[in-house]
Amino acid sequence: MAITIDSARGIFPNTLSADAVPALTARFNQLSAEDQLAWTWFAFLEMGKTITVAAPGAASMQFAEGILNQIKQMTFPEQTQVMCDLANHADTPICRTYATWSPNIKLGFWNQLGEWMEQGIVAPIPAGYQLSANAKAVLETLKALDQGQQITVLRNSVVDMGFDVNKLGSYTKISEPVVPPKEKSQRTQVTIQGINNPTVLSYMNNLNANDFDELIKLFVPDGALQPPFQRPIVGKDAILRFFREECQNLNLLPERGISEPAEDGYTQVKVTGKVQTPWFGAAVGMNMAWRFLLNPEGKIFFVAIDLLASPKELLNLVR
Ligand code: 45D
Repeated sequence: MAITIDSARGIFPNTLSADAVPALTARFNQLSAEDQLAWTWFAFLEMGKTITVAAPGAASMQFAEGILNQIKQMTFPEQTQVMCDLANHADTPICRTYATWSPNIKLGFWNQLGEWMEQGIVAPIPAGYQLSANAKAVLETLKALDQGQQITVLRNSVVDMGFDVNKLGSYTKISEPVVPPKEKSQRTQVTIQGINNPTVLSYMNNLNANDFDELIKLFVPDGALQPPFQRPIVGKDAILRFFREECQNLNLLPERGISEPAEDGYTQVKVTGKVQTPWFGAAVGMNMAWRFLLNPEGKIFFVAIDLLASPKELLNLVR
């Protein structure tokens, strides 16, 4: 049977990903807009007890500045309305603009609003706000997850807000400026127990160096990359765009892996380890797996990136 992207998605089927994340995201999306905002506020406070967010630099925030300043000028009821509109996916100019932003711009926007809420510049969640019983239960479930899963739920909730992009028609995506790749002298090289495959090592090293032009050369033209909880992104152009828009300054810390022959002369490789996001740095290590399917020439036909269900999964390298 010929190898397809669909069949490739099933390699290393024993890999347990963190199903709690999409489950919780679905429950979050059922809450009322008011509850969603208050919930996120409480979740953010809870998280803030142990970790702090690194605010993005001014260059990354320039695209959100106009709308942030607009919101700053509004009355409290108007500000609350804007935030509810975002949670409700309403059709407003601000919700339409928000929909064109990359995840990092959306996160930076909310991070600024959160700071302003704390400082009393933006309408706070009303003192004594009572979450619905449902929202309380969702919050308790969140608290029980590991931090990597918690920040993924929060990221999802922010990414999903705003007007539905699919209803926008033609639009230009807005993302942070692309930083130049790291100087060769500044680069670090990963070592992975059990893996000496040059493609896999180059993948990690180039992604860590923000060297997306070199990184994309490792893929076959119709190759695919499947981010956690998402459909595969297919084709070099789309994957390169994704790297530039969403993958700057990640820190991949692969630990161990297994490599074995697959059908038609392909090779399948599973690697597990940690990933750090620039938002939280070394404070949060997400437990991740990479599942590669390499063609006979050693090019990447498919790679899936999974957020793992538990640290125990880091040791699960069976087929
Ligand atoms: O509503 O190999 C308030 C790929 C209240 C690439 C608020 C990858 C009101 C290939 C508090 C103001 C990318 C796939 C809201 C690897 C309200 C590859 C604010 C993986 C919303 C390894 C809330 C990368 C705020 C990974 C400010 C897995 C919330 C990256 C902020 C994962 C939340 C990154 C933040 C993650 C969450 C980042 C900053 C999970 C950031 C999460």
